[in-house]
Amino acid sequence: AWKRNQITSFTDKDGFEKEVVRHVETTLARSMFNCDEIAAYSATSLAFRDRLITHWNRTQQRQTYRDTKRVYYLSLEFLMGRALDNAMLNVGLKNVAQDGLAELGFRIEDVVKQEHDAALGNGGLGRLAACFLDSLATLNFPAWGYGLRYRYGIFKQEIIDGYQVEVPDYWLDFNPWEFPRHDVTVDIQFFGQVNKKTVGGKTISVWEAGEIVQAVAYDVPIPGYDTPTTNNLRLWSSKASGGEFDFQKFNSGDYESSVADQQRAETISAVLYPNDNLERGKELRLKQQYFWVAASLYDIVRRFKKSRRSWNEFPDQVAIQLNDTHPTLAIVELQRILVDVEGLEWDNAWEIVTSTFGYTNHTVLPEALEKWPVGLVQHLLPRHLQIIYDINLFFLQSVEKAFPDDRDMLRRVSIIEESQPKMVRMAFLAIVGSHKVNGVAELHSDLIKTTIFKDFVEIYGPDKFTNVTNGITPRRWLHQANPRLSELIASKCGGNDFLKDLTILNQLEKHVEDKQFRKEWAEIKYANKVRLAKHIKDTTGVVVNPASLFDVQVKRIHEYKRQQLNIFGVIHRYLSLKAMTPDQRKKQLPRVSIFGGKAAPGYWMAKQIIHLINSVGAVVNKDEDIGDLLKVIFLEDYNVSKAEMICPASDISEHISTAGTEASGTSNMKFVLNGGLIIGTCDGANIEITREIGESNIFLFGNLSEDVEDLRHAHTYGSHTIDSDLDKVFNEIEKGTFGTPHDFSAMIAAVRQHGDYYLVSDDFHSYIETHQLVDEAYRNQDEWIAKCITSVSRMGFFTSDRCINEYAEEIWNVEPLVVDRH
Ligand code: DL6
Repeated sequence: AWKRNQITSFTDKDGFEKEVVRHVETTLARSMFNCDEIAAYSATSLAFRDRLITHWNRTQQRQTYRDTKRVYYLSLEFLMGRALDNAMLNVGLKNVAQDGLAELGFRIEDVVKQEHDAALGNGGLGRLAACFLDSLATLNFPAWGYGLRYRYGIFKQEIIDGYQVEVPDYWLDFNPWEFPRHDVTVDIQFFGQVNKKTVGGKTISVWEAGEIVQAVAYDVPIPGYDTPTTNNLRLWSSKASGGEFDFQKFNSGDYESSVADQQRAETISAVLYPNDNLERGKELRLKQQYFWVAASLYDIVRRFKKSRRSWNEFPDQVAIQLNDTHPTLAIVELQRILVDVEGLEWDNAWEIVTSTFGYTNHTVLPEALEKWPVGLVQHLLPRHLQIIYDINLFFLQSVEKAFPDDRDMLRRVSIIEESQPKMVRMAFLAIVGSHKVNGVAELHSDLIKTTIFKDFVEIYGPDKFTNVTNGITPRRWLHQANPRLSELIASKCGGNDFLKDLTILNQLEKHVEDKQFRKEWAEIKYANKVRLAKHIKDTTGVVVNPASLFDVQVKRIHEYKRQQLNIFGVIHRYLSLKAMTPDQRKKQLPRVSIFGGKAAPGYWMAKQIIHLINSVGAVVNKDEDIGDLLKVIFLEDYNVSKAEMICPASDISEHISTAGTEASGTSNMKFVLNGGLIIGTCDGANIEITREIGESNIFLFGNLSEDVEDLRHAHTYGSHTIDSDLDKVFNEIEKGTFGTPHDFSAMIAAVRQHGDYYLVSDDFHSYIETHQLVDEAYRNQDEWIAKCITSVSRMGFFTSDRCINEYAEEIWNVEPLVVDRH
């Protein structure tokens, strides 16, 4: 093992305690006598941060010295969650901290809980970026993440009278995990106009800025697991470039407008847009995007130029991955830098640009595909619009040449949509400017090739399009979230190596029949359920029985994810129980239906779904006929740290999107890895999970993606008969059993009258039947546990380490930097 003590400040309990005391008494300027849990958290974080800094500096020096190709992951969202627990585990000193804190009078769980989640993301895409950073560091890839340092992350959700209420998330009060780099700043320009100038006989375009805003770097160390590699996540914050005050205005007594520039500039990085799978063309969002990509590219180019290589070597040194279309302006910005600033010929520059970028698509939903009005781009980024038009012109010329008989092709694939107003189609720009485009699960990658990007497959050929099925980091999602299960697994898999090579989990399979092992497995699941039950009691007041089947659906609330199907199913269960005699009820299996997730503040229907869930809970949970047989819980403010508690406690979790709509899903992987089974549609990564773990270990239901279009067509143009059980559910809601019927009328009308776009009625029967199978299967606990163990043993494929190796090989062409551990 590498010698940790050579380069770090503590290796044992005494050393750790000394560091904590030092930080409490000096950095925090407090005495140990009034050291509370927050101070203990702060000092512990600072002690670990000191260790990371050493590794981090060395990693950066090593990467600079070796000067090999680096990966830059551009993501507008990084949903990191808490850092302390992760840092302690990754450097391998959690036990030391636990003992040290105990001696100082603290329980490590209470200390870890003091940390505010870093919630700079909405959902899947942002959490994927966080898992990727963990894997990149663990696998020793020279890699940087680039994002925005939002002052307000995703809002905090409160449930008041059954409704979602949004509260700002101010998370930066004290954040020991970031380093402001006031010396790393970039001036970013907006607005203005473009002038032509002749320099040395050559005509060049010069963009004269209308406004300049300063980007300031904040760096976050990203420790790999069991390696000294500590990579960097650089987040940009915005600031007025001329300093805080307009002194002239200040001196003349105009105090309000003296700080106006500062406030306007700071607005850029103030808030994360809270939409998931929905784009709303707001000018500030476009400003955020350009601010972030321009600062990041300036940084990347500056680093490249230090090595004094020729520009043609740029793609050999730099791979930039676009996490969705949000960073697509980076393509245009790099072309601008190369042509306008560095003086390269257009074609030469374009070759460099397209060899550098890769683009990951995360959705086929039309409402999530980004488009920007041409007028807005022209106003904000006049030079970039010219470049976009030129890129489009050359692209369309090549298409025309290759498809001379298909005039309509030009209209279909043009980066500029000839609508009213004209729009820039960002996904098309991302495809044209990248050398590889990938989807995030097999079905999704196939669907993008046959639907939204079909023409591009014809133009470029199929090789440009590929699949990298998503994955999750087992360090956070098993080792950290479920320490007891991780330990039990380690005891059967020859130690902790499975955390770095998840395929080792397959060694569990030979222990499936081991009674003692099954017993320990079941005990751990039960303990995790007890912990969640306590949280439910503390936060909602509802007492749930941990012996019930815990049925969980936690994710963003969205009609396509179909929480409405779930709650309609719950109402159906409630009505069935109500119709039973007491003797019949005694034979039923108790169940707790647990929901969690945020709705975008402007997404009215999603908010109605939350309201219905809470309204059903309010009735069912106090119904004495029902008692423990059914409880309905909505967990407030679902986030990464709550997910770490919820995933280990589920028996069955729901991944029930309309087939073909969920690109991949990653919580499906988290739940299975934590020894829970899943009920799901044939969608996203559910399909590959089924292939890996076996059909008998998953509960699949519903229509297939290839039938969705026909069904929708039939709803619109034929007669649409609603499933009779679902009709009864609707009638009950309309009777007012769950509160004012009017509150839910739009949700019902969406199915009955408005075409049932998400196929709730079509899938209802199969959904209910499949839940009956779940109940039956759960009654046989021994077999159920065997299914869970078998599933976990076959989950090796879904580690984000495998994804990163695939990206590295197929898209980035980058090698890990071998680390000398001595
Ligand atoms: O690829 C990560 C993740 C997928 O697993 C989900 O299926 C997909 O819905 C999600 N997309 C987003 C888009 N959001 N925004 N903002 O999170 O990506």
